[in-house]
Amino acid sequence: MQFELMASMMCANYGKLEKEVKDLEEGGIDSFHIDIMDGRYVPNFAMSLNDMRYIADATAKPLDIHLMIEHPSNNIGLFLSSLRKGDTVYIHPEAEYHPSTTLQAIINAGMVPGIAINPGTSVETVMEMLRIVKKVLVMSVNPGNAGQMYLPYVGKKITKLLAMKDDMDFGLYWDGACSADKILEYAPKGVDGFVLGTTLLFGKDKSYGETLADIRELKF
Ligand code: S6P
Ligand code: MG
Repeated sequence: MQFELMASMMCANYGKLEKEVKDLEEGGIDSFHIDIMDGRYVPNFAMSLNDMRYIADATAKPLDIHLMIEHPSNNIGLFLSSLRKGDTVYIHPEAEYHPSTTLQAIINAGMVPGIAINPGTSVETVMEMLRIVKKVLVMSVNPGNAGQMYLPYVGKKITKLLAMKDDMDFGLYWDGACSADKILEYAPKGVDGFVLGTTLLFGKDKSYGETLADIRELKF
């Protein structure tokens, strides 16, 4: 079964961040998910521009930048100029007056454009942007914090997006409270990747390599 596994780096140990990056790489992670927050769009400050740059320098793996900031167009150049072509940048459409303009800036810079869809945001609201983006990040928890409970009502929206993704040509990614049973259920249905945080990857007794191998060996 083909699916990507992304490490949610806001859950990493910052006292040994370089080792965390190397251990995740050696353990077989596909990409690094970077949660950028401004304390306004979401009630938290997780990672920021310099954290992202540090991880970009520490790895050759792709980065997955999840911007939880108001009006990302104001500062998008700072992020784009620090990334490599092919890295992904997700914006939250609600946080922007003209999200399609910001998505176009991401495309023009050679990055993969994405939107993140909050639990309370319906597919219909973001329909036009689904035609522009290459990736859709479905939030299965409210944005802002790791370690939250899965919100079961999001399941219906994921089913709806799964039915649209091939025609509209986007990949579908899961962010929030991702457990092995969610991967078992949704990878076969076509979810292309999963962001792993405290639920499955960080703060466990197993090494990252063991956890990632266990996920890859799940019996679908
Ligand atoms: C939440 C953020 C996510 C979390 C991730 C943590 O605002 O976008 O990327 O870091 O959900 O995973 P978990 O398993 O602790 O919910
Ligand atoms: Mg995220």
